Amino acid sequence: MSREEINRELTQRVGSWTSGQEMAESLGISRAAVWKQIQSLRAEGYKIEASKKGYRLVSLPDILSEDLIKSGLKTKFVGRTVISRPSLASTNAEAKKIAPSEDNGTVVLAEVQTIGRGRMKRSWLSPKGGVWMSVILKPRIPPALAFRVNIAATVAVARALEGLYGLDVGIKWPNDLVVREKKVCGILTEIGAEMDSLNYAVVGIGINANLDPDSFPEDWKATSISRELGRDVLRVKLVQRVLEEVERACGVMASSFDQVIGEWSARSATIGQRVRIITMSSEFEGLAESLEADGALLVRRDDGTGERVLAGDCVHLRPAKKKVEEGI
Ligand code: BT5
Repeated sequence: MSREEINRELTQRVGSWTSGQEMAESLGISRAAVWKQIQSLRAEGYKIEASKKGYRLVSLPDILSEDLIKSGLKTKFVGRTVISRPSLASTNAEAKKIAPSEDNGTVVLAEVQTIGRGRMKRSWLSPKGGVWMSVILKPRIPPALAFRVNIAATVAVARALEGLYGLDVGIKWPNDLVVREKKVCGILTEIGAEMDSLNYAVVGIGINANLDPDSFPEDWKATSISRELGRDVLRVKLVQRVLEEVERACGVMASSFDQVIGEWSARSATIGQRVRIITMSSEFEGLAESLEADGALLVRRDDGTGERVLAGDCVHLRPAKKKVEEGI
């Protein structure tokens, strides 16, 4: 018998009473032992009321423990194994290390990251209060379709933030989630592949949940969920919803992907914008037109030629060129 079992009994019935006697019987321990475990859960931040009717869980602590995440998680494989640590250098680095031997859907989380990674060797600030996690996925797709994992994950997190909090989420190409044009989430997908097979994808998701974006440099244009809502959120629910949406979005990865591309495009803060594109080899301006089926951003240069951009950075310059022309 463990604290985890008591925890599970209570969390399945948040808000309703469970008698101490019943719990003791179903777990095969004494009522005194139940009481002892309840005390230890309280010490961790669980609010548990006690009365003649038994125990009642009033609220969960805002910690990302493996138990809390798995309790009530409605997924088939994503999050079946959860590894949660107080601190890691980078959840992506850790996930990549273990990915070859882990099952499809394993999740690695950390309360803080000391060397959080962004794309192209940039750093990602990961203080306490955020959600810093990596999902190991092993879809049966060729490496050439690996970009789909990234797009699916971006749409999944957007759905979660909209569904849970009603936020108006935009996607800034390639995979920033923005609210009021400020970055609330960044995604970093890394893969392990051979010429013709994708061994794994590690999807790193960084969400500024309960933290003060004023502590970041102003030119980052960052925000957080708590800043947007004016209140903190229960991160464990956020993690669960994101994992559920990731599983859903990834379910269509090997088949028709049009719907996900459509959802990406509908939320796009980039399409229709005049942008500056910066890639490893070039830099140019144009009008972002669409996201192509192969994940490329189609950008129309001023001379009318179309450029398909598969990787790089994008700066939003001003809304569509049409408006500029109207002003002339
Ligand atoms: C990203 O990179 O947006 C991908 C971030 C992925 C982070 C997750 S957290 C879990 C997993 N483990 C990791 O080690 N990483 C992943 P990029 O588009 O390159 O954006 C990086 C830039 O965003 C930085 O250069 C800063 O300007 C800015 N930035 C850094 N930390 C930020 C934060 N917490 N919120 C908003 N902007 C941030």
